Amino acid sequence: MENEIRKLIGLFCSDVLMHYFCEKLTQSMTDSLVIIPTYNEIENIEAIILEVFNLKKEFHVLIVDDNSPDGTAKVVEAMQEKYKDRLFLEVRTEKSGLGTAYIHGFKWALERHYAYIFEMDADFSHRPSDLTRLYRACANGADVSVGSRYKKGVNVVNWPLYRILLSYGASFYVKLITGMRVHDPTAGFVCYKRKVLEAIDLDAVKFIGYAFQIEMKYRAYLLKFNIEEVSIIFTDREKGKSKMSSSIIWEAVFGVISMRVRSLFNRNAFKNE
Ligand SMILES: Nc1nc2c(ncn2[C@@H]2O[C@H](COP(=O)(O)OP(=O)(O)O)[C@@H](O)[C@H]2O)c(=O)[nH]1
Ligand SMILES: [Mg+2]
Repeated sequence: MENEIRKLIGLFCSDVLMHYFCEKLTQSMTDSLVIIPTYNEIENIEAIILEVFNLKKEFHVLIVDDNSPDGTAKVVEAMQEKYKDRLFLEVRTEKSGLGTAYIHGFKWALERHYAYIFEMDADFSHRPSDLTRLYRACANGADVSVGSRYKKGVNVVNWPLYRILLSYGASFYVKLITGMRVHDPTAGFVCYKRKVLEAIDLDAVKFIGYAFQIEMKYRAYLLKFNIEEVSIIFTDREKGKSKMSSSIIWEAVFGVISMRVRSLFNRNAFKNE
C-alpha cells in the first residue's frame, strides 16, 4: 500500500516533495487501531494511551467511553489536542456494556482503512507492549490472535483465587460445550484482521460481557478463521474498580449453551443472522 502511494505521488512530485508527502501520509495512516472501552477509568486513561503511543510500532487509539461520570472522556479530549491524528474518541450516552462498545468501535474501524483491529482494557491488565506480539502473530498468518493467560500454565498476577477459578473454569466449560480449542476464550486482549470483522455479522452479536468475548471467537471459529494464542501475563488492575458483575457471569453461563444450540440447529443462521 505504502509503495503504491509512493509510486502515485512520484508521478507528480520531485523527490523532496515525495519524501514530505510520504512522511505525512504514513504518519497518519498506520494499519493498526487499538480500541479501548472505558467506564470510569480516569486514573488509568492518560497513562495507558501514552504507553501505546510510546511503542515503536505506530498504533492509533479509539476510546469508546460510556459517558463516564468521573470525566474520563474529558481527559481524552484534552489529549486529542496533542494527538489529533492518532487519538480518537466516541462517547455514548450511557453505560451499555463492553460488548456493544466494541461493536461500535469495530464498525468505526471498518469505515476507515485499518487492517488490524485490537481489543484492549484500559486498566493495564493487558500490557501495551504485548500489542506488538499480537500484531506479529496476525501479520505472520493468524486471522485472530488472542493474548492468552492459559496457553502455558496460568499467567495471572494478583487476581483473587475465585476470579482465577471462574476464568479458568470458563475455559473448560467453553471447550466442553462448543468444542472450540482456545485456551482462553474469555480473553479481552485480541487482534482481529479486518477480513474477520467484515465476515462476522456484527449486528447479530448481542452479548455484553465475557459472553461477548466467547461469541466473537466462536463466530470466527465457525467461519474457519485461524485463531492463534500468544502467551501473555495478565495483572489485576492497581487503580480504579472492576465492572464485573454476577449478571455478566450468568450471561456467559447461559450464553454459551444458547450459542451452541443455535449453531447446532441453524448453523448458517448463526453465521449470518
Ligand atoms: N464503554 C464501556 N466500557 C466498559 C464497560 N464495562 C467495562 N468497560 C471497560 O472494559 C474494560 C474491562 O473492564 P473491567 O472492569 O476491568 O473488567 P475485569 O477486568 O473483568 O474486571 C475496562 O477498560 C473498562 O473500563 C461498559 O459498560 N462500557
Ligand atoms: Mg480489568
